[in-house]
Amino acid sequence: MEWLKECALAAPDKTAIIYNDKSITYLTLYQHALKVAYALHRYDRIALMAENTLDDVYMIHGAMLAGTEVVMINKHLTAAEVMRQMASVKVDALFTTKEMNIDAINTHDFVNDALRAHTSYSPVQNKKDDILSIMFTSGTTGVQKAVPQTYGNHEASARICKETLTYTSESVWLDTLPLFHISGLSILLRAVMNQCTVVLHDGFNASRIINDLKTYNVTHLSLVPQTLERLLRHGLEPYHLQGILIGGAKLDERILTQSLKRNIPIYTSFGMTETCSQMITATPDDILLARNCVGRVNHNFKLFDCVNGIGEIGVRGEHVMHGYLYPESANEDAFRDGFFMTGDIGYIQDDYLYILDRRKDLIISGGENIYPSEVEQVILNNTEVQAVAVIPKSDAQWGQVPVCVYEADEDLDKTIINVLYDRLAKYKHPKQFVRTDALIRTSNGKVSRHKVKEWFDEMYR
Ligand code: S0N
Ligand code: MG
Ligand code: MG
Ligand code: MG
Repeated sequence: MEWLKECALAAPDKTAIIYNDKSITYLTLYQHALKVAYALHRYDRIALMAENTLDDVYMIHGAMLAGTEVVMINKHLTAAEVMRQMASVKVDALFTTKEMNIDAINTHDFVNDALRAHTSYSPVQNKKDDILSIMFTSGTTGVQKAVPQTYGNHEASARICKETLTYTSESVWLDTLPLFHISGLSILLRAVMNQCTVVLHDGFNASRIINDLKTYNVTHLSLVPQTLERLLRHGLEPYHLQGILIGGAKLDERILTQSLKRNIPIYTSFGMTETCSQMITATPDDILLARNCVGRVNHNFKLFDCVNGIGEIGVRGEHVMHGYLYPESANEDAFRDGFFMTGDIGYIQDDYLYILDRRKDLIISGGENIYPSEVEQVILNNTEVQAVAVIPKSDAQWGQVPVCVYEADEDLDKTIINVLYDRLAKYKHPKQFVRTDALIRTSNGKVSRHKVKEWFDEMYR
């Protein structure tokens, strides 16, 4: 697995990355990454809080050449959350440019020093089962789970993507999604496996994206539904686009219709961190025949515990992670008969897969996943709140936002906000608080989020 070296040998003058209108060839990228690899090679595993800069690209490629595993850290997390993640997978060092109350190395300074040094380095040969990246996903229990993504996983994922999106070495991908999510990182990796060009953006800026789609003849783009909607509002047209890969959450019928009217080549998909990005993708032709599907299934998909044809989606294949690194216990229910259990509910009709329900109680805000239990536990452990339910509410800007309904003797809105401030990333903070004297419970006395949501929707519609 010497993707970058092969690019540097086969296509040295080909543009690998365009960042802030600066073009880097594959040869230059390889030379720079080798220097960073030399600086990194004493680390087995690092954490990188990526902000989608060129430095981050050098760090990721450098780490691959050095055989250093990279734990990708969400830039929105608080210091407390970052420390917890780092402790759970034991990293040797944290790299970031953000001012945080944690011992860390400044990514920019580190890369600059590495590039100035006169060094030569022979890259390691990574094998299929070596870990390239580690990403965290939250789960129903509220504990962050560490997902190892191997070289083999990433390679299989890129292959699956190529079966439907049909990109070539002439393709140009615009990467505006965070590199700390598989949605963003997978673009960088697909590109180096196929000698494509990546236009990298450090953050989402609709007019800049539309400008660059035209300037750089961009052929491929990945988006979450909310960012597609923002681009449509900014007058998005097909330009040179051959495919826009949509994932992270269900694409609203309204946005899909708008896109189709403008002849925008939409590919809807279903993917997870555990499957190293999309595991199934619907082409525009599929969407025409089977609206709202996420693609055609093959023998790697199976529905479990079906009632009337509806069941939990299981998936297997070389793109699927081998098992969570942390916590061990998460692996107990993760696999069945060799299939990874996605937790999502769906059905298959004429070989097309449809998603009905996302993982239990999952809230998706602008493509960021929020599990109610994580937020609820912080509130219960740190305030006088007697019972709490965090539930989703539709939101024009983010798709969904969390709402906090709590049981307490007095108004604790401000207390809760204060408690969340340095404990949880801001996107996880409820955007609305409702106090009640008695939270709805099930017959066995447990708070029922489902019932609370029904009550909330009735009261606050
Ligand atoms: C939606 C985005 C672009 C919003 O970011 P923006 O507007 O740049 O905000 P910031 O400047 O960063 O912050 C401004 C304020 O907004 C808050 N905030 C930021 N993001 C959110 C959010 N999502 N929800 C709620 N609040 C948010 C900040 O806290 C800040 O607040 P203040 O100013 O008050 O401090 C950005 O969130 C974004 O990029 N989202 C997408 C994330 C993503 O990629 N998700 C997908 C994850 N899933 C996967 O990776 C698996 C599926 C998959 O692989 C895939 C998914 C999509 C496409 C393709 C694939 C694939 O298969 O390849
Ligand atoms: Mg190693
Ligand atoms: Mg921004
Ligand atoms: Mg209130």
